[in-house]
Amino acid sequence: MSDEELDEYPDGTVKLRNPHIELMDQDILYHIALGSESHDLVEMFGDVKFVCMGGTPNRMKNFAHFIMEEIGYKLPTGTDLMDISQYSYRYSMYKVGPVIAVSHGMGVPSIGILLHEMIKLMYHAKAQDPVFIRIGTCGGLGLEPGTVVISDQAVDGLGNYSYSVPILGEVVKRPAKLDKKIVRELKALSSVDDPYETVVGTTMCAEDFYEGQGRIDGAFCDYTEVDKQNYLEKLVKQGVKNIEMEATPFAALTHHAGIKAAIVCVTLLNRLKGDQVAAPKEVINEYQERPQKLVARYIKKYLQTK
Ligand code: R2B
Ligand code: URA
Repeated sequence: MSDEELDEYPDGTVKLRNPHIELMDQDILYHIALGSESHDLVEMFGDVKFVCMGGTPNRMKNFAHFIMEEIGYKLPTGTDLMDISQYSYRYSMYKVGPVIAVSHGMGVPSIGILLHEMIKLMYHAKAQDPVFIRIGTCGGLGLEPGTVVISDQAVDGLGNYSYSVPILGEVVKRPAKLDKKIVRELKALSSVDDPYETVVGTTMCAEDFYEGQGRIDGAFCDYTEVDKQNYLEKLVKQGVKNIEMEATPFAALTHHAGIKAAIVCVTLLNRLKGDQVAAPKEVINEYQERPQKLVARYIKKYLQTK
């Protein structure tokens, strides 16, 4: 079956491209502290429509509270939001009605593990057409710090528009595709009244924060400032608007599972002008709310039309 055919499933539920799972007595989702036998996953997660991921536990907890306000979701009196995955001591996960907010840590392996388990969670839960959205931070290329970037495709550090992972000693490449319709819908929800720009472009996924992103301020650096500028300019010419560390597995693994997905990141700095993230904490905190606001508009619009 081709990847295109897999984009649509008649009943909207997530299908796994792994024949072994159905044959297992139970499936332990180790890193999110859930299991197909220990928990009633259909009851707990069957209503999920949005799986929102971001790097840090704190940001995702804040997002959970924010989205609760935005969609007017009420918790039973006397209760508070709970970190569903707290005993994994790896990721933090919150659920607010049809929205999950889960942290993914930093980098490709960390988000890769979480994606396997969140895709399986949606499968076990029989969730219908869940949309996965990454809400993140990044370095911008020629953009004012605080700009929101909606990714239309993801490229790795070698220029491949795919996620490469060694499997049984061979490199397997999976196309890093994102949903074009959601990109357009998100862009349409940005407002001229927002005191910052929202742009669409290619996102480069690096394997490292320092040398992997052409920084000259890591513990090691064997190239010159000129080499770095030439490299970043080359990326700009290729349409790369921002650099982060999770886009290729996020785009590729969701696409491989037939799940629609989007990435919305805020730029913390303009990499053409420097490497250090030097903005004050309050400024960074306000920047980080920007992708959350856009995604909240998207979720609200979706829920209003249902
Ligand atoms: C953005 O910020 C993190 C590195 O500081 C990384 O997770 C990413 O993609
Ligand atoms: N996250 C990154 O991966 N790179 C940056 O420059 C800023 C945040």
